[in-house]
Amino acid sequence: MDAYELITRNATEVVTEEEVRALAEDPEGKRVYVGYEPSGVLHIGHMLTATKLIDLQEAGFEVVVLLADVHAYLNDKGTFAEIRETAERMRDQFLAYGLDPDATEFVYGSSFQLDEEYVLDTHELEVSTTLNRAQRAMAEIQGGETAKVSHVVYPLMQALDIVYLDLDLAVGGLDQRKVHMLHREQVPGMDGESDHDYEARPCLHTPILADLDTGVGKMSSSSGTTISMEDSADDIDDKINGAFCPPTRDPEPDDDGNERENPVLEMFEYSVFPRFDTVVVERPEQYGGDLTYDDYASLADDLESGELHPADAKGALADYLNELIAPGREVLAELDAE
Ligand code: NAL
Repeated sequence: MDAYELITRNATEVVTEEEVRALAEDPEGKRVYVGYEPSGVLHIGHMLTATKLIDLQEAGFEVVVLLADVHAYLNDKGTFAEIRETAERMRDQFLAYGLDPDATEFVYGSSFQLDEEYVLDTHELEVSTTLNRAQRAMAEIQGGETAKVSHVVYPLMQALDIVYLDLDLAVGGLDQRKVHMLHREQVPGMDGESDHDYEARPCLHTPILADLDTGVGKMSSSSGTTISMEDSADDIDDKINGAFCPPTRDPEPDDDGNERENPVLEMFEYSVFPRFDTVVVERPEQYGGDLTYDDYASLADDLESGELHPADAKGALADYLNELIAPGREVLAELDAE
């Protein structure tokens, strides 16, 4: 796989392709970042962007993970002290998940977002951005009413962080795209109080997984079923067993006309195949014996043809997810034992 393919595999969108191709020519020493609001336990949504970061490290990039403590505070996730504590737990879980500790830098938002220059730049963006635009940028992240003043300051700060952290590529789930577009349009025109170079940076967006039980809408950690690093092997088995998995990549809409996806196939594609060269689906001899796949497409083809039964696909998915999650689960157990 060439560098550009590795960088963009499974990405839903790159902005712009031309800019990312230029980065792919010489990734060595370039910095990519992703930011997360600290939460105590990683869920499969975090792991999906982390999988992309692992691709990017393999391509030669340095990774910066922003532990967005001030953002979590603005989004009403707790007291500042609580948020700082959960950020520590999160850092350890990311490393356990497989990020290269020598190529990963963790930065707290509060380490630069309270500086005078930064605050003045934020105010400059507040002057140049309409309320409507900021609310729209926040709507998909927050999923609620974005009714507080903090909800419109949040996306402006995120847009600014991309230049403050001096990043070459911003990575995020597709729910971050409006903030990234705001960055690209509003930040380059700023005069700036700081000596930063206010150039728009390219962005890469990862898919959002579908709801595990129904395939309708997004998988969510706040409502519905999600997979997290706190899950035991049995929890994962149960959740994946109950997942929506018709024998097709393109399920029919449900009775109310809602679009549906196949979340089991999505997890194979976005979480499992990027981390394992081959996937083995174990089956008793009497049912045809083990099946071995080198890529996602052949597994999906077999599910569609009936060669691979959904129940067997689910069993294998649960085993591979468990293998990915186990090291982080141990880290959590150690932290809780302290
Ligand atoms: C991501 C988040 C918050 C602040 C950021 C600043 C710079 C880069 C990325 C950032 C969290 C993200 C979320 N908005 O929804 O998890």
